[in-house]
Amino acid sequence: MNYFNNISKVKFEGANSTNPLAFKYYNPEEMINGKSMQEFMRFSIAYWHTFVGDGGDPFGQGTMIRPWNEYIGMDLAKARVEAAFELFEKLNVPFFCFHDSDIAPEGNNLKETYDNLDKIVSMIKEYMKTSKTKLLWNTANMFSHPRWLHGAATAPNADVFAYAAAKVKKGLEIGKELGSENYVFWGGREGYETLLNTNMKLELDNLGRFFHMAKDYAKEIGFDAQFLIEPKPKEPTKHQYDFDVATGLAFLHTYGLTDYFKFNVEANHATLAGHTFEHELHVARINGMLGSVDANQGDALLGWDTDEFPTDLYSTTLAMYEILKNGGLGTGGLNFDAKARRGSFDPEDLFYAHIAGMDAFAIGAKVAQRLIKDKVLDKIVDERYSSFKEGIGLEIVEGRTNFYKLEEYALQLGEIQNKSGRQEKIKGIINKYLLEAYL
Ligand code: XUL
Ligand code: CO
Repeated sequence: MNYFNNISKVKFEGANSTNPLAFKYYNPEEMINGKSMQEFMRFSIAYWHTFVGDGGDPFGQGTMIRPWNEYIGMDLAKARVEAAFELFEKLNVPFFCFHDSDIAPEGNNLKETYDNLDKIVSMIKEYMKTSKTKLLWNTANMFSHPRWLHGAATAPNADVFAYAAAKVKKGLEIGKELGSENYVFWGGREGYETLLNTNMKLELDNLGRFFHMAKDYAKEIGFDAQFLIEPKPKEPTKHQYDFDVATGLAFLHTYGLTDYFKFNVEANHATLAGHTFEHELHVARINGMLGSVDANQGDALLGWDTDEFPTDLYSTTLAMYEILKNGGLGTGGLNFDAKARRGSFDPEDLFYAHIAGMDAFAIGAKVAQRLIKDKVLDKIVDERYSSFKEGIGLEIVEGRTNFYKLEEYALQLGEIQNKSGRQEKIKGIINKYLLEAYL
């Protein structure tokens, strides 16, 4: 069954094309950093927003026209698989991601849920035999059902912890079965609402125990996917434990887990944490922990996770700068954890949205690549820190000094000469690169 009959395969037509259903900048074959753009960008489609999300919000019901919604239950789950692989093919996207609950409905008990999952997983596996689209990551939804109301691995109830373990165990088996390259842990309700009833130490220790059991089980079954933590500071809980990359990193260090995890950095989660997208990518990168990206954008006027398709070229450029400096994303990718707006309800809006996002990141990649090739920021940063390359600066960096020697040095200094940081000049240069990229 086909669901997007009026749309044919989206092709690259170049910047002068006026065809709204063509890529203008994302050319899968063009080379970026020694790889084809298709291989380098590793775009991915999020099953939950694209095939499940209905556009409902706290003030109104769903608005999305989705032809597969004429089915219910397992038939709906099967129809979604058909629609998904048609969309993957037509958008020529190499990866997809899902939560267990996106692909199959929960049954009346865990065993029934497993059975539903098994049926859909074998259907997906069948489609994957002929499709070029692979699984970037899967994950467990441990936040929607009421049983998770106090959290999952950080719940105050051991039965909930056990149920969460069973879900993740199954998720790891599914990941192995479908050849997933990563496995994601987003702490859906792993956080707290009030300290008045919370044993934070026990909750965090339990989360550490949970992750150890997960990595042990993955090893045991030979599932060698990269584990990823996806930080988010708030929403749904008031305070989420994986607040941002730095907090997540401290957690991994505390519980001896740094060798087994990297981070899945999401743009809108970064901005909710009061950081820029590039800040979170940078913190992950300089610590060797940048694993994958949930590509979207928030709205500066709103304080929640709006999951918009990324179209801000300044942000995609600075994000791609970090990704290029990281040498790419390894087994990770750029997953569109993004939804078309409630008012963009036609099936074809799914195409416009993904095309806009892929083009925005392609522009970002091309501009960032030029900034790196011309060493624009490298030269500025090198020069700014040049005092650490010789004399007292070199002694500091090489650990050859101490407070006595530094005091002696400081006492003979006259007025210190600082240099301008020139950030306005730098932003002007970046704008020039952005504009020149397509002239
Ligand atoms: C929620 C979010 C999730 C994760 C996967 O804000 O980003 O969809 O990406 O659980
Ligand atoms: Co996400």
